[in-house]
Amino acid sequence: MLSSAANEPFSMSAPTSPSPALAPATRPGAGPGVSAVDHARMANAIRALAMDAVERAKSGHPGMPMGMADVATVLFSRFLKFDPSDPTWPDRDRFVLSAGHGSMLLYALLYLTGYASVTLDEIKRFRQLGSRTPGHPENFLTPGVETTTGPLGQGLADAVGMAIAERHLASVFGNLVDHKTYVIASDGDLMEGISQEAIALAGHLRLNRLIVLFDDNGVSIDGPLSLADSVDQVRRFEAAGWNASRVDGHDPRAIAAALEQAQNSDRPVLVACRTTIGFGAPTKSGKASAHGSPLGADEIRGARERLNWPHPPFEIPNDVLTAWRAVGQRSKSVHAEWKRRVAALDVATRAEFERRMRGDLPGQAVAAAVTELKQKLTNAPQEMATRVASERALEVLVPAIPELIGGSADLTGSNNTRTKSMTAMEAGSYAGRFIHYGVREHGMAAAMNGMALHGGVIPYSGTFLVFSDYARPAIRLAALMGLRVIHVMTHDSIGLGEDGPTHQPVEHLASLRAIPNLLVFRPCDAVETIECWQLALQHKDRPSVIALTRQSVPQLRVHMEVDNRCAAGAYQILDGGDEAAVSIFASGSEVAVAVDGAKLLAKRGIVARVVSVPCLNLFLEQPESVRGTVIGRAPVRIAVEAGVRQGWDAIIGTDGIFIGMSGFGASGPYKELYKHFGITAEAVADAATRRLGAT
Ligand SMILES: Cc1ncc(C[n+]2csc(CCOP(=O)(O)OP(=O)(O)O)c2C)c(N)n1
Ligand SMILES: [Mg+2]
Repeated sequence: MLSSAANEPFSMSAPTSPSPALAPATRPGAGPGVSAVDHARMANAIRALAMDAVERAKSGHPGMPMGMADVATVLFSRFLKFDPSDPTWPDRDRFVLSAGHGSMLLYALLYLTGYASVTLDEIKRFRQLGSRTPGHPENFLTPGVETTTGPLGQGLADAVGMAIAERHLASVFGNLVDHKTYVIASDGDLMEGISQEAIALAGHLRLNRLIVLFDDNGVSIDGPLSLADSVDQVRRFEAAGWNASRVDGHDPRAIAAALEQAQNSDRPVLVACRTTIGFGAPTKSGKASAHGSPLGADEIRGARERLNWPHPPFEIPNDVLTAWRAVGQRSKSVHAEWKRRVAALDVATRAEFERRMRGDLPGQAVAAAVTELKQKLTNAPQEMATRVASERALEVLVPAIPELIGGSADLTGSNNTRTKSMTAMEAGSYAGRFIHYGVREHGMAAAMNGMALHGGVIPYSGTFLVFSDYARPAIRLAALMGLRVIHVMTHDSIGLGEDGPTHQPVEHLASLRAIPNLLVFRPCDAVETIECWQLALQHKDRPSVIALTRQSVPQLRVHMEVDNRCAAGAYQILDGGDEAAVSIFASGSEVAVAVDGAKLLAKRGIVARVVSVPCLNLFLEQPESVRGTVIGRAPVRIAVEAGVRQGWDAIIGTDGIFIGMSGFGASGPYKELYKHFGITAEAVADAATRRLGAT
């Protein structure tokens, strides 16, 4: 296996600071059949590609790849389990470049080890429109890239989720899933707050297959790190339950020894690798000036001399390329062995493993569970909070979908995300399907991204809608990456009452709806809640937020309908016939307000219809004809939502009437708050009546 490859004779060395003799004869120990190319030349191939690609693009970040080239060379040539011919091999080690600005490090590695996605031409097109080598790594563009990074800290937190998914799946499928997750993280990654959430969670869950290589170069954009930071990272990680050590990041033997030791760690591992940013650059190495701009022709010439790399730009000598390509073949036999294990499985286990890894739902089981619950609810309609309805939905979905992994950021009882049968995931015991994420919304959302990226699990979470702000950067990346992560966000309006304006979301629905590709669901009753859950699960390539009430709402859907009426995002829930003078659009708890408003209008002789809008995003994606029919032709249009107006004009027009919030909420019993802020059936009826000039 890999660790035995790492035991092979190994003699490498490299100086710790740039000097004219940076290419001592060393050997990568990359396994049989590899020509004896020294470590320094292999690492210098990465450095050269990075500085040349950045120079050609006239933008980019050469410093980090040049600094971490030695570490990456040791990792890829002796430890990482990967097969460039199959970038989605489920049991590959995951390699996360959290410091996404160092993307050329990753692209160089993908090219050198033989991934089809990154050719030399793609490297020459670094940062160009339509290339597979964008400024920061994008997993959905470039096979071999595990996650999209750039916003510092996210990759590290994603990796925690990958390591969680790995351990959980190992508990289900045994040795089919048995890999490590490696991360390269920079000073910036570790300064970001999300890193604290991530490392605390990883330490707590004792994710011992997670190995972080910290690019400890003491430099960030503004200059020396000492300008802004004086944390002892080793002690910080140790305090969070990690094994942590320091190595010279330009000493391949020391790096290999640390990685060797990490292989059998009982805890997650940090290796702080002391490196020189821009290693090899004559005047810019060690300085912030190497971080994020082309080195310039003179500096590059000097670096070529110092690194003893006389080759023209983008030219990798044959022996070096051959050695790197051999590195790409290292795990072939391990991969073949893994395939044999899969082939030897019984048919049902194999089919289940493959289904999960494809991300296909057990379709019939889900449809049956949804239909059965809808039938129950319509047989005996009842008032309940939609968060309670969501728990009812989960009670049938969790058994039907074994890959669902729930959780909450310390609000389990309020979010109703833990069903009776679920056990908690714990350190050393990863079969549990409920994760106590702690008060770590951001870390939770990013870990969920990592779980979804890993595959084989579908994560859902819980927190209050107002705290989506604390998770937003990770939700945005889920939307960009097209990940199926499902955020249950309860306490979705002033309807939460007494906790007051700090806890009452006002702008959150609008601001979440503004994130492209994210689905924001806000069901109005128990039936819509299960339908929204079904949609969130069916949209394989999109994240969802399901916004739910704390307070009880009446059940408005009382007739059994097998079709998912929420699928188009909006539908007529109260018919007004062709003659309706008023169309009232609402979401969530305000649909009942709208229905009551329509009833009041009826008493006044005014015909109104009501449209429930459980997902404005889906509705606005419908073809014009569908939207036109749902919006209808009533002369007066009103929208009711206990949030800000933004977004609703797409339905009601700028001359439509909006009944909702225009500022922050207040602390008090929720029924009083609705009256206080004028979100009532009377307000709806009065506004419509006034507009019709019929007062
Ligand atoms: C959340 C976030 N904030 C700011 C940035 C902009 N940025 C990119 S790299 C960087 C810091 C660079 O320092 P370090 O992480 O140590 O990387 P190095 O220069 O050592 O490669 C910053 C602030 C970012 N990418 N993400
Ligand atoms: Mg740095």
